[in-house]
Amino acid sequence: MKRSVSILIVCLFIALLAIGGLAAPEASAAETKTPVSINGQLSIKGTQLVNRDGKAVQLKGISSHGLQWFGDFVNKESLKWLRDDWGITVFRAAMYTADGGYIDNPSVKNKVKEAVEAAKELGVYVIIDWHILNDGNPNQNKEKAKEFFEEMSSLYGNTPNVIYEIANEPNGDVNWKRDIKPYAEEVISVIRKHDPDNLIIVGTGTWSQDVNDAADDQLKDANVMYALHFYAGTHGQFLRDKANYALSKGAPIFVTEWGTSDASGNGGVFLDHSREWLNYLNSKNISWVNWNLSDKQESSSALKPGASKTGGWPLSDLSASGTFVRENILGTKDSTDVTVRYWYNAKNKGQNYDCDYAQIGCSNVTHKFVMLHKPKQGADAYMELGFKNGTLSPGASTGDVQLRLHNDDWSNYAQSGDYSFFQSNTFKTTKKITLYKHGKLIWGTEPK
Ligand code: IDC
Repeated sequence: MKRSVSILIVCLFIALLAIGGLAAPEASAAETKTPVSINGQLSIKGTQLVNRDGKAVQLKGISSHGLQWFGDFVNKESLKWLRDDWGITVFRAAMYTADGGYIDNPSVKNKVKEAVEAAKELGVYVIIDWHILNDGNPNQNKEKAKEFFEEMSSLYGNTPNVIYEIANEPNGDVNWKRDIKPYAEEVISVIRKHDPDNLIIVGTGTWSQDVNDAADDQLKDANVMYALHFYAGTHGQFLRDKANYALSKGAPIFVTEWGTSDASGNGGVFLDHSREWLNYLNSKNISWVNWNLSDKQESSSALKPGASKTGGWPLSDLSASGTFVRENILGTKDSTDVTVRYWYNAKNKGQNYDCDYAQIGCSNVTHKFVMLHKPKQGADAYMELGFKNGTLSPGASTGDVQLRLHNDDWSNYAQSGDYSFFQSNTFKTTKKITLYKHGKLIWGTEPK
């Protein structure tokens, strides 16, 4: 029989501000705060990407498909949607060089410019990706690359939005020391004439898997990172081991491309393996960009065939991959804001969550269950809620949020012994539901 726990959180933030006296008025409107207005100029500290205040940042976003094929999906409207509905902080404009890309058709460069202009207006970071692939040796079109980045850096060298990725995936008979590093040094020196500080990401051998080689022989530039690419159905622990090795040598890593599919861009999707990867990347604060934003009939595409080219996608227009990626981008965005924990006994049973009603919309409430390694008094677990779409202004409220939890086997919860359980159902009467801002306790008392 179905038994459920209902918790009701009323006027959460009014209560918070009244009681805690936490003045610190955060600018409220999600509209006025953008990833770039919050973080500004990026740089590297050790192996960590940091913002203008030296605080660690982990960018997350999505890459276009080849601009020569699916450039129509790249425009201000779609990027705005991705920023507001997906929470992306970075977008990658993948400009293939071969395969009908820039070398044969230089006008695809205009799409890159459109993407950068849109990103500037929207305050998101944008990666300008020189997408070598079948042309596996970056030196093949080195002069063209230098010309291209000369232009890009003179146009955008003074905006903090831009990140240069100068060689998507070197592959074939190329090696770091002989081919890639010398190429990178030349292109970097061109960029640095016009842009002293924006990030430059350098691809590594074997389709950007050989971060270990780069780590053993690093570039001098202070704001260089090395690209690591993976496809969840193909690459696993062996590649994470390489990443760990690179980090241990002090080489900063940026995952500028990964897919939920296998390395062909199809097959799967492999969501368990993807989860494993994302847990790893999150644990190391490594930024990532998913492949890809298109409606191509291919499992790595985020959109179903026929989806709009200008955003506004209902969830039903997202593929399995797109759904997963969106959730995982939104997930961490929330955890940096306000979270609430409800402490109780889950008794090692699988936990399920239903949102019945939320004034702000159930889709704006996120949750996770955390089982404690060491049970506390009245709790062996907590449920953590997060709230999407920016920060609430002082005095603003989430309004009601009504949730039900149930065990996997639908058995009853004992409930009365649960730390956070309370009869009256109003937030103000208990200090046993705890509130956090940026993960720091700001209200209530955690169980002992
Ligand atoms: C794939 C696309 C596919 C396209 C192909 C062209 O998904 O539709 O036909 O390129 O070669 C990469 C590359 C990326 C690939 C992707 C999947 O950077 O361009 O896209 N992949 O194969 N590296 C590893 C996998």
